[in-house]
Amino acid sequence: MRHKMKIVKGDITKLAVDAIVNAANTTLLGGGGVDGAIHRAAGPGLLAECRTLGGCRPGEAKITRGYDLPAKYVIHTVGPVWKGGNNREPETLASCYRKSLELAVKHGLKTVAFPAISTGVYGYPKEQACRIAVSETAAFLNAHPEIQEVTFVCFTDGDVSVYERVMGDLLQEQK
Ligand code: AR6
Repeated sequence: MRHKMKIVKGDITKLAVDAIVNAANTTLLGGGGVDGAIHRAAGPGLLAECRTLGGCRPGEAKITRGYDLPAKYVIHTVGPVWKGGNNREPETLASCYRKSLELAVKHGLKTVAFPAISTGVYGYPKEQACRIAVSETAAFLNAHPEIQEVTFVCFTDGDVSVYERVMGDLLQEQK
């Protein structure tokens, strides 16, 4: 499934994919980081639709239109806040990727881009988060051939190296 997973460096708000995923908070009413960038680029229509959704629990996902973004839809998911790793953080983070991809399938979407959920303000260690992102996505793609491509959007060169290494390791393990 590696051929269906792509790593790019840059700003997720610029991507013309079917859906970009937002690393939101439980209110779904905006914030800093990638959430702030997505709301700024999408314009006020996004916040207006988010107000109708009634928030979102950690590990769950909800979908809206993309408004002024080049992406058609935004899938909002809420990652776990890192509290040392013994508070179901890995399960919650895996659920974010799975539920986001399930929503994409449900809406007939074929290309999805993820930021590194929880690795900013929420403090999840980058490499551990990346392993979950890549392994959960690979498992989902195996079971759902209708998804054509998943892009992991990295904000820094350091993040790109982590994703490349983790994806390489995963490929080795599958041999
Ligand atoms: N494109 C791609 N990645 C980005 C962008 C961007 N434009 N901007 C930041 N990143 P964070 P979290 C990366 O903090 O940890 C918000 O206030 C960033 O470098 O955005 O899940 C929400 O409202 C990092 O690797 O999300 C919540 O309250 C990754 O995106 C809270 O932050 C995620 O960092 C969620 O925290």
